[in-house]
Amino acid sequence: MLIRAVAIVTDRNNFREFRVLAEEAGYRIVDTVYVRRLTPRGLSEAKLEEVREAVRRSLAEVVLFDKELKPKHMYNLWKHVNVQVRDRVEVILEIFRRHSPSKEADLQIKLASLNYELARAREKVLLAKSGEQPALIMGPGQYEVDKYYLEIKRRIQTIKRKLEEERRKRSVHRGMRRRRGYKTIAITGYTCSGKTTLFNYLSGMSMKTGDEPFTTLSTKYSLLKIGLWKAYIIDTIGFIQDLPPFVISAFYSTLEEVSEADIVYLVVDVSEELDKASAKLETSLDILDKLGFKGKVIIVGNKVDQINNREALRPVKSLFDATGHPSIFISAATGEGVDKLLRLTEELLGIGVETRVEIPYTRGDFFEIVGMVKEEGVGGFEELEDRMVFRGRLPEHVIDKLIHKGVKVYAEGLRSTSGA
Ligand SMILES: Nc1nc2c(ncn2[C@@H]2O[C@H](COP(=O)(O)OP(=O)(O)OP(=O)(O)O)[C@@H](O)[C@H]2O)c(=O)[nH]1
Ligand SMILES: [Mg+2]
Repeated sequence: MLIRAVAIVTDRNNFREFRVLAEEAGYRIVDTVYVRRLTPRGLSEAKLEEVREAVRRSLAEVVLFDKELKPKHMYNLWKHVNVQVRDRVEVILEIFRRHSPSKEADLQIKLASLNYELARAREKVLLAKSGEQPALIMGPGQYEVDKYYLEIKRRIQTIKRKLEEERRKRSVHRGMRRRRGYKTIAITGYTCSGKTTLFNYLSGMSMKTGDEPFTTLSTKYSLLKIGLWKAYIIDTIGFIQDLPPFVISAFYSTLEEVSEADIVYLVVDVSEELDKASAKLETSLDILDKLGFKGKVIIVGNKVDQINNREALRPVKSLFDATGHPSIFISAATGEGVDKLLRLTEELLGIGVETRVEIPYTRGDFFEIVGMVKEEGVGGFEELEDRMVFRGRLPEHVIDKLIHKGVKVYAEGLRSTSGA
């Protein structure tokens, strides 16, 4: 059962998104009050009255605010309407709590909530001290300022320690992948853009997808062969507008996979109106930047199966081109365009070096070497009387390995070859 809510809306353009977020968090918006801007005290008297009336009329149990609210504004609002008040950040955190798929995600959500609490603690304590009713404050009435602060900090530290272990394991795993020459491709983008649908198409897996935001809250991996490369593709948690930095940082241990990826697919739902797609693209690029991602980006315009007239994609294409990143249009649902995406990916990862490798039958490790070249290369073998010859492309790290083993390799741009 959804809880009846009155929404205060400051951003009309994104109201549809906020309504979906609210529903996913367990609220049904039964009435709305539009507000253009806040006064220093928060809502104007007239608007407060309007909200109170809406609450009374619609029998709402909660008031939702579509942006982050300062504690004093929240308090002021609560005092007038006399029902609980939740801002956008709290709504998002509630969705996270509902969708949490794992213990690690639980911890990350707790960390985000505590960070949110910490950022507001001082103001809340001041409110409580000034004798104002602390009912919407999570119990700091009985705490001294410092104690309240320290308690939150202590809990943050405990959670961070627990998460650190997971982060360490992931980092070891990443190091191992890199040493083996594996590449990493992170699928990122706004929530509901179709990241998991693409991940499923590429991996053959069937992870949960859905129209509701934040279906995916933990990273998933799959190993894929793309041209010469073995690449880990990673499905990640979606981005959203106005996500405060501390929420992002709580998920940092998982998002670290993104910041260190070789290639990021930035998925954009192009079946939406241009201004929506544009805003979501901008938000996503901004978050990638905040995560410190410096690698290559491919913008993936998804859901083209929804577009009847492909001419309509021209303005979207211009939008993508203006970012300076290459882009491809696909449908993750039907698979259209995914082959082009993979070809571009291979090009960006590197198509390797044209080589000729000679492997004498007399080598003790003959089968091992042939196996390695077959697995890592793209090309063909020729059986001669005394040796097997491979002609084709190989990644550089494999050429290094072969030379190290004393195998004869003739490659473009290679000054010398090593002979057995
Ligand atoms: N028509 C169409 N629908 C798609 C396509 N790709 C994804 N969808 C739908 O879009 C919705 C969201 O897809 P997901 O793959 O769950 O999106 P996501 O980006 O992983 O979303 P979060 O994990 O919630 O951030 C689902 O209902 C999908 O079926 C596509 O190419 N065409
Ligand atoms: Mg997903």
